[in-house]
Amino acid sequence: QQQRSILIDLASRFPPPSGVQFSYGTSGFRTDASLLESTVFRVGILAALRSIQTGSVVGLMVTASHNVVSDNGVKVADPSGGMLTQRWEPFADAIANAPDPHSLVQVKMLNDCNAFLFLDYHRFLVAVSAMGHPNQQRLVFVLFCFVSFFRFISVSFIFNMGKEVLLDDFVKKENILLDGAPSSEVLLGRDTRPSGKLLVSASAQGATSIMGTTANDMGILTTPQLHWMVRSKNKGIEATKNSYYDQLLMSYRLLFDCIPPGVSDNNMFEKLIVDCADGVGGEEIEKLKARLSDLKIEARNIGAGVLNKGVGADFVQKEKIVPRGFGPSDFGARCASLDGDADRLVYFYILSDSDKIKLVDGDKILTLFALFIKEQLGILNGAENVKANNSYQPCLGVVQTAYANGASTDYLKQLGLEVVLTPTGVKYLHEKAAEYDIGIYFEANGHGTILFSETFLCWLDTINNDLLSTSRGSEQQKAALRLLATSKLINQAVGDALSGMLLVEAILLHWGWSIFRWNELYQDLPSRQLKVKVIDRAAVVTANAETLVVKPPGIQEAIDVETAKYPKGRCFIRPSGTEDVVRVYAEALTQEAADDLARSAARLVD
Ligand code: NG1
Ligand code: ZN
Repeated sequence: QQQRSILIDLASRFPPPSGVQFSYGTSGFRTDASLLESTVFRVGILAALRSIQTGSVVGLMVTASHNVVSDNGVKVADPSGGMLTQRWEPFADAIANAPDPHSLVQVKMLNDCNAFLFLDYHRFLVAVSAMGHPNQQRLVFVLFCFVSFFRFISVSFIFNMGKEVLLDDFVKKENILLDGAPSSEVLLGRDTRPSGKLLVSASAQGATSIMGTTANDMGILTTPQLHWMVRSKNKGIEATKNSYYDQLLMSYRLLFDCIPPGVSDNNMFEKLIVDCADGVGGEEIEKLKARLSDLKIEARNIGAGVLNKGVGADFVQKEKIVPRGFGPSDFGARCASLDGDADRLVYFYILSDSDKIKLVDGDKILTLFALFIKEQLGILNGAENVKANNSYQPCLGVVQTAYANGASTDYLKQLGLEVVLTPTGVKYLHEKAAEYDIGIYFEANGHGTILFSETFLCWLDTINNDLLSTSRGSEQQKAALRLLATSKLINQAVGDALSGMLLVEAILLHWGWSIFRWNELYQDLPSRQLKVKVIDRAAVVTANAETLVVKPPGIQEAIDVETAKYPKGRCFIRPSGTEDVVRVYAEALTQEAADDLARSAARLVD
């Protein structure tokens, strides 16, 4: 009861905006920041419940990533450091959309029910006193009984429907032991948006409204840093920014020390120019730079300009033009772009005398990582110790979405790699990649990472120890060390622009490659992305990793007819998970053909 009144009291300080329907999409809740206070408060409650249920630390990040600065958002990091379990998403929707504080804890419906009956009784008395004849009084009484009965039945029905989604029942259904629960903890973080501070404070109040829960505000940090901290804390590892950087820098150093002799080191002296999207990455990259002696970085757009406006990974990937703060004088330089919360990374270089860039996207980063890991596994396989213990063959898998450029998928398959497609959204890619000993996943937009299974890491540790005693310093032992270092450098909780960037840099140095050499691995097929504003994006239903439209009927057939007109044509449409739009993607042999195909598919949606 005490818990109930605390909740109602606090929740009434955060009334939800009227007429807004929230949906926990591919990246949590995201909308205009002014509409989010009640939602973040309620997600705070959700995070606390998840922490109690799992007996572990849970994370809550306030960010709207690459969206405009006036937007904000909130998402939950599960104890593994990954996304909130999909099983809880309907609960997130229900709690965010509960119309008022009482309905969060299921009291309003009961009160409504009583109020209805009281009103009926009152009307009955008024009507009866106005009538003289006993037959009329009897008739009114019978009518009163009927009306009240049906009111009661319908209100109870609504009440029972409501029961499915609100707190009391969710707690029971999920077996969350509120009484005597061990202490629970939620780590909070936010990006640099001005609205973030207030929203974090609301989410902290939400989390601590569940008795026994502590909310630990980690301040301004990148989304991947928060995910990393959650994962680390639950593994008993120190979860601070310092320890994050220690781990990144130590493993980068290890990779650096394992660069094969005789490799050209031209790259080493070329600085990397990083567009930080005027977001949280700016400050963080400055911290990283201060501790990096082997890599020269020049950070631009570090926070003075408007967040994500004409800058950042999303802008560069979608528009394929030079971001703000870059120009012809950067011709030939190796450049990278982070997004607003630094979980996406793309590379690019500037084509002379124009605002056009050559994009080196998430697919190319994935390909670079896959080649490097494949090479190390190949070197290891040649080692006697590994041959002697060949009962275990680590399985390397690559996960992409339908947005991956067709040329990248073909190239990866030609390398003999297993390539799987999943629907858009990190939660799907991550889940699939976790099925492999080494699973590499990337979205074309630059969000991705590498996952190493515990079995693989144990095996690798043993091999490394064996090699240390028999052939220390050999190429085989270095290959084992490189893989171990990679598993430490890359953020295994979630895609991380900073750790991904250091791994790209280490691999380029390892092979002595320039960005041009890297980009030549394969030629992207020209592609076009469009979005069509729609009233109900849910009307479009897809299958086969979003490559086929199931509903409305007839659309897929029409897309097939259009696609067949273009050599190497590929085209699909899907409802966005973050905006009220249907996205269109088309690919073909020429840019003109890709544009035409995208336009004709967009007309089918309009
Ligand atoms: P939606 O709006 O569902 O397409 C976008 C990106 C996703 C992912 C999420 C989360 C594209 C085409 N889609 O999702 O890849 O990054 O945002 O931020 O880039
Ligand atoms: Zn992001």
